[in-house]
Amino acid sequence: MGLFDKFKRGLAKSRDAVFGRLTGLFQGRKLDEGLYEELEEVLLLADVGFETAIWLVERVRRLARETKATDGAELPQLLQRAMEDALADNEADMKVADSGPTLYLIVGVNGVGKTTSIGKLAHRFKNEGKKVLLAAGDTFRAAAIEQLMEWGNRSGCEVIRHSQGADPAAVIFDAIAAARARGADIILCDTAGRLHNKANLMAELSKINKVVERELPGAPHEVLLVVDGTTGQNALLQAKAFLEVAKVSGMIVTKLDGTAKGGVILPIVREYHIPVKWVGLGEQMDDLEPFSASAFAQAICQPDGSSG
Ligand SMILES: Nc1nc2c(ncn2[C@@H]2O[C@H](COP(=O)(O)OP(=O)(O)OP(=O)(O)O)[C@@H](O)[C@H]2O)c(=O)[nH]1
Ligand SMILES: [Mg+2]
Repeated sequence: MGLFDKFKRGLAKSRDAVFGRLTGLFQGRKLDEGLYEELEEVLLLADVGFETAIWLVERVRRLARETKATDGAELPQLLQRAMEDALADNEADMKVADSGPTLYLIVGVNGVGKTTSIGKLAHRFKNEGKKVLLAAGDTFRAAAIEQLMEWGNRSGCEVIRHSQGADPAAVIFDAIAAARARGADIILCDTAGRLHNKANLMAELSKINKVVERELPGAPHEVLLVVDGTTGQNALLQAKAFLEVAKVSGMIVTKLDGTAKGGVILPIVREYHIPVKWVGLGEQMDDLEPFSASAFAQAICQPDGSSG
């Protein structure tokens, strides 16, 4: 299945929330103020957020003027272009080390899909021919280590682990040494989501960072914040808390297959200026895709089976 088809399938519920509601609106109508007002409401219901909804409607207005569009039937196409414009600056590429192993740190509150996303990334990088090591940095609960080991088995990647309660920074220290010894290309570090409060989180992340920066200059190459797409606008609140304590370089938005709130990606990128690097579109190993603005906009704004 190609990227566009995967986005279409994974974003079906979000498409219903935007395109599905739009179809009833624009049939047989002119592009006028009334229609633009209704478009704004549709966007607000799709978790696009107030500021971005206004921005998109303004963009659609301008595009309509520029293309001299007057027919309501052109609305989906115009909205698709406006969404692509909103996401134009998103940088989905992942930073890679100039030499030696590349280290990615995965952070986020509990249950958002950190460990699953690591498993999916491991599978993808392995398929690209890279040697991948997983670091079991969530030492908070024993099940977390076992869960990561299961993903290690499935993807065929070695897991560096200590026992429950161990120091996560020590696990990552060992993972860096192992990566050097084995000539690994990528280290994916899992972290605990249950650190209760900001002070604990800050303490743990700064300890990890200290070790990582000392042992592997230039690392972490990415700090990826995982957020649960089904929480819609709340994902923004989560992001805000983490942005205050971690040097977040990009985001993984998970569980988009299970929600109509995929529109939340727009304010994440446009208002918060955090690049969305990956999206989780299902529970299977190959259901994580690099974020594509054009595939996203098309999946949200075009009917099923249409290739745009
Ligand atoms: N449908 C769907 N489910 C997902 C996706 N990503 C993760 N999940 C599910 O979300 C649940 C939690 O995922 P985990 O990877 O354990 O989350 P975590 O952030 O590591 O959780 P903690 O270790 O408890 O902090 C699991 O049941 C996953 O299968 C996705 O893209 N789509
Ligand atoms: Mg986990």
